[in-house]
Amino acid sequence: MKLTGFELRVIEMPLVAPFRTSFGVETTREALLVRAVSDEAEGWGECVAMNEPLYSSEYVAASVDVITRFLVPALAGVPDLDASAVAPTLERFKGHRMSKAAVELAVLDAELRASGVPLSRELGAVRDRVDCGVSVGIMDSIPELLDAVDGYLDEGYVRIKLKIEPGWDIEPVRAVRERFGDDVLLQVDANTAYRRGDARHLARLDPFDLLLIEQPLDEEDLLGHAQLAAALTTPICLDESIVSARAAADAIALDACSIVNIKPGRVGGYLEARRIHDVCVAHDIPVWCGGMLETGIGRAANVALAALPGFTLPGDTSGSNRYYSSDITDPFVVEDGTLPVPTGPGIGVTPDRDALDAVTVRTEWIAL
Ligand code: OSB
Ligand code: MG
Repeated sequence: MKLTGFELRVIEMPLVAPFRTSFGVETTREALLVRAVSDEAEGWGECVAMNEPLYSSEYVAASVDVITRFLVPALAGVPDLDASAVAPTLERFKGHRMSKAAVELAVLDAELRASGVPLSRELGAVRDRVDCGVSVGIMDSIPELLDAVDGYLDEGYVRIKLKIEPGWDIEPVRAVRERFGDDVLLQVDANTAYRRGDARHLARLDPFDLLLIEQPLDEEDLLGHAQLAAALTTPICLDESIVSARAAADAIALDACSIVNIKPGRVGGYLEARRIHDVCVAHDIPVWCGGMLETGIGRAANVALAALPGFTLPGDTSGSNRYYSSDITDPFVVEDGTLPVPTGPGIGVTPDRDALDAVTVRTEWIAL
C-alpha cells in the first residue's frame, strides 16, 4: 500500500447534555479525525485527545501539531508502510500516545479496507455483539442523577458507572443502590480525584458491592493504588495509569489493580491495546473497553476491540445518542443492552460527507 497523504480534521460536536467529571465539564466535544489516503483505499482514525489537557497531558491543538510536525514526516520515510510499522517508527517521539493511536488506526483502517478484512477479525474478536455500560456524569443534585440513571436503565444499559469526586461519592452511590437495588451492575470512576490519605473514606463505598472503583489516585501513583487495594474490598480498576502493556504488567505484578480499563488512545493504539488485553488474560485480570466521548469512527473501532475474549465486563461503549443528537456516521443504537460489532472491512463505518463538513472547523492536508 502506497500512502499519498493524511488529512486532519478538527471537528466540534455539541453534547446532548453537559458531561461533568472530577476534572471538568464538557459541553462540546472538540475532536480530531485523521484520514489516511493510499493508492488502494482510505482509512479513518479518531484522536481521543480533548480540547484541554485535563484527563491527560494531550489536547487537540497539540495533537494537530505533533502529527503535522513529527509523526507524518517520520512515516513519509518508510517504504511500503503498514500499520504494524507505525508504532515502531514513531517510538522515538516520547508520549503523544493518543496522536499516535489516531494515525495508526487510520493506516490500519486503510489497509484492512484494501484487503477486505474487518477490524474485529484482525484483532481476534469472538463476539458479534458487545454488552454496553454507560458513564453518568456528576450532577447538581441526587434527584437529577436518579432521573438520568433511570433513563439509561430504561434504554437497556447493563451497567452504570457514576463519576465521583470528593463531596459526590458515598451519597450518590447510596441513593442509586436504594432506588434501583443491588442487582444493578454499578461502578464508580474518580479520574484521580483522591489522595492516599482518603483510604478510610473510600472504604465507606465497600458496603455497596460495587464492581470496581476506577482510578481513585494519581496516574503515577501505582504504589498508592496497591496500598488502597489492600485496604478496600471494592476492586481497584486502573484507567489513566495504564499507558502501555508494560504499565499493565507492572500494575498487575504490584497488585495495584485487579481490573483494567483499556482505551486504545491512551495506550498508543489498537495493536498495543490488544497486547494489554493479552497480558491481562494471561493473568486472569478482567478488562473492559473505556470510552472518550467518541464519534462513530472511534466508537466502531472500540466495539470491535470490546469483542475480544478477555473483555468480560461491559464497556463504556454506549450508543451514539448518549452524547450526540446526530453522529457523523450511521448511529450506534443500543438494543437489549448491546451494540453490534461492525462487519464491514476496516472499522466498518464511514463518515457522511455532509454531516462531517457541518461539524468541521479546520482541515489540513499533509502530502507524503
Ligand atoms: O475516565 O473513563 C473516563 C470520558 C472522558 C474522559 C475520561 C473518561 C470518560 C468517561 C466516559 O468516563 C466514557 C464514554 O462514555 O465515552
Ligand atoms: Mg476513567
